[in-house]
Amino acid sequence: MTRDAAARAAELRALLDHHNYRYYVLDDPEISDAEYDRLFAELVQLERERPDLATPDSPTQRVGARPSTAFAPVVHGQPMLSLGNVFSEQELADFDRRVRERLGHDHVVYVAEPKLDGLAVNLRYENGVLMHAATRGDGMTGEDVTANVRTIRVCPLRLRTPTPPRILEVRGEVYLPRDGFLRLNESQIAQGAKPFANPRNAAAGSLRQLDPAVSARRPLRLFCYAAGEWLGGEPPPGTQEALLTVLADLGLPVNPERRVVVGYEGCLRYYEDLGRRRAHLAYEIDGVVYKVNDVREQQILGELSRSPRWAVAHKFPAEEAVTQVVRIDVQVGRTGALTPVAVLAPVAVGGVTVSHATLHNPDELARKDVRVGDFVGVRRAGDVIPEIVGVVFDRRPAGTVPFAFPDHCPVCGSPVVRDKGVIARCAGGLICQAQRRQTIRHFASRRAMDIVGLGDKLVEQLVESGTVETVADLYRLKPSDLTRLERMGEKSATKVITAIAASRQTTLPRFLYALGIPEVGEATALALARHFAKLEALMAADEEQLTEVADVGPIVAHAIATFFSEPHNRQVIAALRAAGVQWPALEKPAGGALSGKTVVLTGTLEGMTRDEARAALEGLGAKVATSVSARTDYVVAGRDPGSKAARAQELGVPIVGEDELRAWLDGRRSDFGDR
Ligand code: 5U1
Repeated sequence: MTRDAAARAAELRALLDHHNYRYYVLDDPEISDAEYDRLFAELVQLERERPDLATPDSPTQRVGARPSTAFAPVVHGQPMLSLGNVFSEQELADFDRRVRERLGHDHVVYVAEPKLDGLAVNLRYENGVLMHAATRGDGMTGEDVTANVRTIRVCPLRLRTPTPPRILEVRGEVYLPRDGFLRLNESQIAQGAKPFANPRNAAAGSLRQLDPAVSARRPLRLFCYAAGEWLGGEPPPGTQEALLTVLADLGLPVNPERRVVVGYEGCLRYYEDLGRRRAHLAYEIDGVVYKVNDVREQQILGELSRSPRWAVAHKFPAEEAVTQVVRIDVQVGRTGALTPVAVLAPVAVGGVTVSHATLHNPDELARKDVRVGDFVGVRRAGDVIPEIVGVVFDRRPAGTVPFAFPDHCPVCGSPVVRDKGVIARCAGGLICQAQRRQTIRHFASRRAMDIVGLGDKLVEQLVESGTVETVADLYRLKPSDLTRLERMGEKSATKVITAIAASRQTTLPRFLYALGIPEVGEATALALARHFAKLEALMAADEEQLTEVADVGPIVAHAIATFFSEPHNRQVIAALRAAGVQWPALEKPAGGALSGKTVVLTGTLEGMTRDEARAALEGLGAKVATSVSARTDYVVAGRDPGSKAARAQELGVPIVGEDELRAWLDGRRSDFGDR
């Protein structure tokens, strides 16, 4: 049980980190908000029961995700907090009870407001003039979106007062009203562009346009709900209610639905009333926010690391409907992942017609036992892809049969393998049409064959025009094959061909990584190369022999063996070698190159996770420690390295970057001389 809880906590942290990144940094979520909230709540609960499991880097301990680097970073004057959630009357009652207990009285006044599903921003006014606008980012540092926020008509560029504070930070939510979202998606479709999945994504995408002229054409709106740094001018008001009035008086848009309510009962009445009117609002909301009105009481209540104790979001339940499954399709994604998708009799859910719902993966499909002909509950939580909640078993028609998940890829016929998680993947990576673009992009990427100039657009054109079918075809390209394509001059074409030619000379770990074998990242590629030394030996290894490699378990071994047993993959590998792709012979290492050395990892590595880096270093014989001391031989510092790098500097411990780490792992550098 103890180990199970620890393993589950680690799994939840990794999952939440991943989905946080998809949601906040890429604006491209893979799961619904409701699903995310469930995972988050599970981790909070686990850490509450077992405080020893809470690590400093747990997603529960921080304010948000890392900002993307596409826009300049801006440090907020005061951190931007996020809100904790409650999902039931009981949880709301518990929140209110905690507030009353901490304040020592029972007459708590709250301000209630709709919770918009948009993008939080910080507006910085200096002497009344809008100087900076930034996204929330990780709560401390966001991205500069000033130029784009300036295009939002409702956002005042100057505050309406002759005596503004010297500095005033205003927090609010940028959103797209429903009608604006529909118009935007119509125009996306008309232009052949992908429609946005939901208003939140559309707002985020619009705000993060590099060209503000594009943002300006998007009907973005804003509601303000809080202040951050406040210096000079009139002192900040003593209540949330008065603050919102002051913000409105300054010309900032404030939600007219805000109300002062008393106690738990007042909150609940507001929640129920707004829930009834929700569909008629001009914008999508996913809940209600309550804030303790009195600012002094807010100060008494204080904050947890992630969110204030004086405010909470009360989420609406996800919207659901019942419909019938017409068919179950299995789609093959760009990474070869097979996703079962239920094709449904169209049904209106939360104001949108739904005709497809994801079943995520074969396990989920089997667990829910969804069959063609079944009546199913479908949920749209104001979010991405609708999902099937479950089968209405008492309406199951006679004669239905369990869905048989294909064991061969519906696109290329290659075998399907299961990865370490729950994903089913096509093993025909080098030939499957569904994966072609992704496979070639991966093959050419910097950490793989490093073919400079072979970017997305070019790969797309090469694949669409049928010029390149497999990665081996790259080595047959002539400049004239490229100059035929759009926006390809003679000079660029020659550059790309030269880069392709240069990539023939590579290393075995890079080559293995470049093949895109399911489950084989850089660290595993390195371990395989070191263990087998020769490609032929690796290709001939059975699953048992593969599991002898450090960090290769049965699932990874199965994925590797299946990949190499696919005749098509072997043909492409043979064609690559015939085209002259080669690498220096590797000696089978007796001991590791870092034998007896102690290495500490710090900061964020771009190309591999901490665990992968640790496994790879251990594969080289190193001991990976967590803190820096005089006995540390090297500190490997990624992005934002923090105090460990500073400590290393103090102690004179050599600090190496990710490129050097990679060179060690590749075997390109062995000058890990003694300190
Ligand atoms: N309406 C509203 N949305 N919202 C979001 N109020 C509100 N307050 C928030 C957030 C993140 O944070 C407070 C802690 C200022």
